[in-house]
Amino acid sequence: MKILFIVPAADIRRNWVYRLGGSFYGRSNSITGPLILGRILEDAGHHVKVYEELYQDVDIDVVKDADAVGIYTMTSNAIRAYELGDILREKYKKPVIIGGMHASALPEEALKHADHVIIGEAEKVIVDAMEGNIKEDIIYAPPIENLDDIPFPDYSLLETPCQAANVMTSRGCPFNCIFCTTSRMFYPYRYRSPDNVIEELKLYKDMGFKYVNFEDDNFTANKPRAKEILEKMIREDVTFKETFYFGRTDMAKDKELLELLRDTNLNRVLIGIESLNQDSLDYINKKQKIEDIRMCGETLQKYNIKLIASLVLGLDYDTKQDIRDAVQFCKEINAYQLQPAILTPYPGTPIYEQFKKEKRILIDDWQYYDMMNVVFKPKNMSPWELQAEFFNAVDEFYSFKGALKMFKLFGFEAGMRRIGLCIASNVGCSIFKKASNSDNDNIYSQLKKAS
Ligand code: B12
Ligand code: SF4
Repeated sequence: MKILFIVPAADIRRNWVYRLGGSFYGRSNSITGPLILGRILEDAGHHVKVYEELYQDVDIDVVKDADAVGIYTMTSNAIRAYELGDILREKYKKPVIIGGMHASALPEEALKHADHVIIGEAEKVIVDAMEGNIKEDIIYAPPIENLDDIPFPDYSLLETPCQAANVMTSRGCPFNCIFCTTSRMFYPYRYRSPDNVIEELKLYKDMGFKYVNFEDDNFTANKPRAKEILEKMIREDVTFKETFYFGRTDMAKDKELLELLRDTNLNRVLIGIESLNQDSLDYINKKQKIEDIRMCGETLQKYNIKLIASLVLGLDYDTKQDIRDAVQFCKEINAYQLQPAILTPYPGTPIYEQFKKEKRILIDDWQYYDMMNVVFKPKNMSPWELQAEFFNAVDEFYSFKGALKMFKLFGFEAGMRRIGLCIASNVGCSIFKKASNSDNDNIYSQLKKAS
């Protein structure tokens, strides 16, 4: 069979401003699920191609020769996924299977646009589902027990741009913050063996990748294991130019770990600072203290590790001033990038259930569930005020002065990227602000009305 996978991107992301901003934010990289499932299907004798809409428009006519199409969903691209599902089934008469994060949380909704929906990690059922051997409309896929048993993502199947290979050395996370989808979708928390990870890295070296990202939800969650992987990377000479990963503030307490991260070029880390208000940290179950955050910021700089500081905007205990203080703090600790994420009640999380019960969900159009738009009624400010705080945070953090400091701290390339981010975020913010002042019926006018 000829099988295609499509990873959609919402309408608002398929334009040049987003693509330009994205190119400064990080290198193009891909969702690995379809590449793993594609490899499994190839091994079963099928021919697979994977397309991602985030970095390049995809001509729908590519599906003409396909016998079946698989579509990945996260919440913000679900509307586009459903639009594609409808077109493929109605106009092209293709069988469509939908899976991924969002469909796993709301399978009945997804089924309106597909022949089958797969809930969970699809490795064990994908061949039978694509070959039409499963009768059920909604197929439950059990979690993989031993992650070493599944193939590596096959980047040769990918038809759209990808500069950095994504490696997941684990699935899930031992914590369970109330807004987090991945610790629930990928449950229980499981690891791959360090040898299996090294084998994958060697493959990417051989394929000519200059960059990799460790996309584990929390790469340093198990420190002895992270150290074992890093030591092996040095021994086996499989380090890359710059490697991004997700960490937690607790990593900064371990000197040996920091030295290994620095020596393997794992020098760009996203850490969920979330808030500087301890009540908020406790409310989201973050198990993190404010002292940990400060210490982490200062320590990372000593090891030349660039910090991407992620803040959650709109937590029930946070005021406007708390948000502003947190942004200021990120500047003080010389964070390289700021990722202000508006609290988003994703289906499948406790916060979604809480807000639904409290009737605080304002916007139900999934394309706005991208952590850049307010979709709920915050406690300590109006919805529009929270949206404005998001724009202010971006404006305040991405200044030219701040970018110039990055040249000094992290060198020429990092400084140029920050200048690029500064330009892209300013252009983006002014486009959004203009949209917010127009009379058209858009999300901003809805938020203003609700405020
Ligand atoms: C890599 C990544 C990205 C990359 C690449 C995205 C791209 N090319 O489109 C970048 C950084 C650019 C990105 C961007 C965004 N991302 Co992202 N991303 C990820 C990340 C870290 C890893 C994905 C991955 O490889 N997972 C591991 C593999 C094994 O899982 P999987 O791909 O889901 O596949 C399994 C199942 O889902 C299923 N499956 C997958 N595909 C299919 C298809 C079919 C047909 C079937 C049946 C089954 C199936 O089987 C697979 C194997 O088990 C995830 C977090 C995570 N742990 O998943 C966040 C994540 C998916 N992203 C998220 C978000 C919010 C975004 C953004 C909106 C962020 C932003 N504000 O810009 C954008 C939107 C991009 C878009 N396409 O519209 C959220 C989604 C939350 C939600 N519930 O919707 C996640 C979960 C992060 C988080 N912690 O909240 N992302
Ligand atoms: S630490 Fe990060 S990945 Fe883990 S549960 Fe919290 S938000 Fe999710």
